[in-house]
Amino acid sequence: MTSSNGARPVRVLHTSDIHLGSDYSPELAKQALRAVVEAARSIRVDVLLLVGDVFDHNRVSDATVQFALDELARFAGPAVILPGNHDCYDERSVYHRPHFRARPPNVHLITSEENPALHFEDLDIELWGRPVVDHHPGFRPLRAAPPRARARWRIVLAHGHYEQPNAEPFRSSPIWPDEIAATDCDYLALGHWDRMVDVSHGRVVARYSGAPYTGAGIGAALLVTLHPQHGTVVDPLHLNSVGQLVS
Ligand SMILES: [Mn+2]
Repeated sequence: MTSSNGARPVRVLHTSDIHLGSDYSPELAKQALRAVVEAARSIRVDVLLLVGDVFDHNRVSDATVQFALDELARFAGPAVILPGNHDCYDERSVYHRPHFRARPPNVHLITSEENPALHFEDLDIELWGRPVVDHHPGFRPLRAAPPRARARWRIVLAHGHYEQPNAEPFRSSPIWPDEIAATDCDYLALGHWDRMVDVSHGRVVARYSGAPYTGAGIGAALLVTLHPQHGTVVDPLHLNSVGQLVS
């Protein structure tokens, strides 16, 4: 896999909006997380991204929190969580539970806007995002996103609502096309919508992964390859309940 210049592709699995602990489909959400983790293991991706609304609300049971952490621990590589609006990073956030203070070492939380928020030197990748603290129209996940700092690869994570260029600005956590085009990154990983959507603008490859259980299988996720020669390549995956590809 190593190319002549020493750089190798970095592979990332992108999911979001699992909504663990929801009244609507608690078992389906658990199966979906399990399937995505299983796929991350079997495909042997480098990084797993969970772009918000991992939990349906901040009052989920401790057992649900522990389930999520136990699942993510089965993936040996970095699992990166950006809080969304359902699991927002306010003072009552699920991410303040003791379980998260004692979380597995491979589970990383983006809870500040430091640049870079996370840097994995062995992969030469940095990940930046702005966690949702208060979901309202004034919160703009990509406003003035800082530029690349030092790594070869840069992924930006954002949880919010994509707006058409001339939309009236009344939706909460809006993401505008010009903000996407101005984001300095190799991939923009989006969450908040329940279906896979390509919202790339300019040179920026930007996708909503959608909720993992709305696709053809129990689990749907995006496989993102950051390739030294071919650039960013995105492949939708549809998984069965044990994380195997079904299409
Ligand atoms: Mn959301």
